[in-house]
Amino acid sequence: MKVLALSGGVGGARLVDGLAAVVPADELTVVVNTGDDFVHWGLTICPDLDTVMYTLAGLAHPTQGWGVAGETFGALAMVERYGGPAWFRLGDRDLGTHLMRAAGLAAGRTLTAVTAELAGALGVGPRLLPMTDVARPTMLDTHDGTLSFQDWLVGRRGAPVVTRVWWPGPARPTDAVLAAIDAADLIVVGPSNPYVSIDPILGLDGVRAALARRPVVAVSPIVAGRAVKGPLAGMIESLARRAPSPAAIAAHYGDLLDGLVIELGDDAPAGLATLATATVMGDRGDRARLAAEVLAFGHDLPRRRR
Ligand code: FO1
Repeated sequence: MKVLALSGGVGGARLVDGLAAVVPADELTVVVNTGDDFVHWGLTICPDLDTVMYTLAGLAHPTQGWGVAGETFGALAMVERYGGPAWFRLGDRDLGTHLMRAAGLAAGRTLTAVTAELAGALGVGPRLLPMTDVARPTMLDTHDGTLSFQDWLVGRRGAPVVTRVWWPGPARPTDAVLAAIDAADLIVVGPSNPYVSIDPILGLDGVRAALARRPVVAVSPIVAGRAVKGPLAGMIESLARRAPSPAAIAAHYGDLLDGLVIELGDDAPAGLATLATATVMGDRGDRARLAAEVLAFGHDLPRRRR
């Protein structure tokens, strides 16, 4: 069964890690959000691509989820000594990724090509596809003005209340993304922040229409009324003006979803096929178990999409 996962953030990467444990590498493709990307220290930083790549390669920092385990920050300390920006903590090993990505892009290769080179070198089997090869940064209108994503999330710890999320630039998915959606037997939307990790993908030309022809299952990023990680609960309150819940997630995605996987004990949204199970992923065993349950659930969904 060809599986295509949409992923952003740490939660999305962890479910992808589980999928990679139960789906043969040549049957798993991951479309990754690039709305978090920005140029920093003169380098193009792609947090969500790197988080998925490091997680699949077994290199990711085990608790924070992003960055490389066992990092050192010698370069950061030197930048700080020069009075350069040190608010976004780039580690020395992580820097190797940014240097190679910058070199590949400077040589005229696409982000898709460079991602394949880096992931291949790390022994990552599943195909990682950036959602687009052009700049499509996530911008947030907040009570403190319009902010770029990392300035808001990291620079200001996601504190400013968000009133609008939007994207300048062409909404052009890569051909590989659209082809991968068409070839998929099942689409899995990770337990990512819908507003800033999944909507950047859904907002690209032709993506929603392509997904509408496939069975789509999402894993709720809201558990017991709270986000497992990150600023999502507050965003639901300020953007959807409602309490965080699986129903709020289902309402946000609308008719995109055929099924929703929710946490045991949480209320199932009306009118949507749901699977209740343990969705908070601790170790890699949890991730594989949840992934297997998601695939079994998705496989048995009424085939209303073809
Ligand atoms: N998140 C933070 O909260 N603080 C950081 O200093 C930080 C550095 C960082 C460096 C590389 C990278 O790939 C991710 C990094 N992140 C950091 C996480 C990042 O902001 C988020 O993971 C994604 O943009 C959304 O999940």
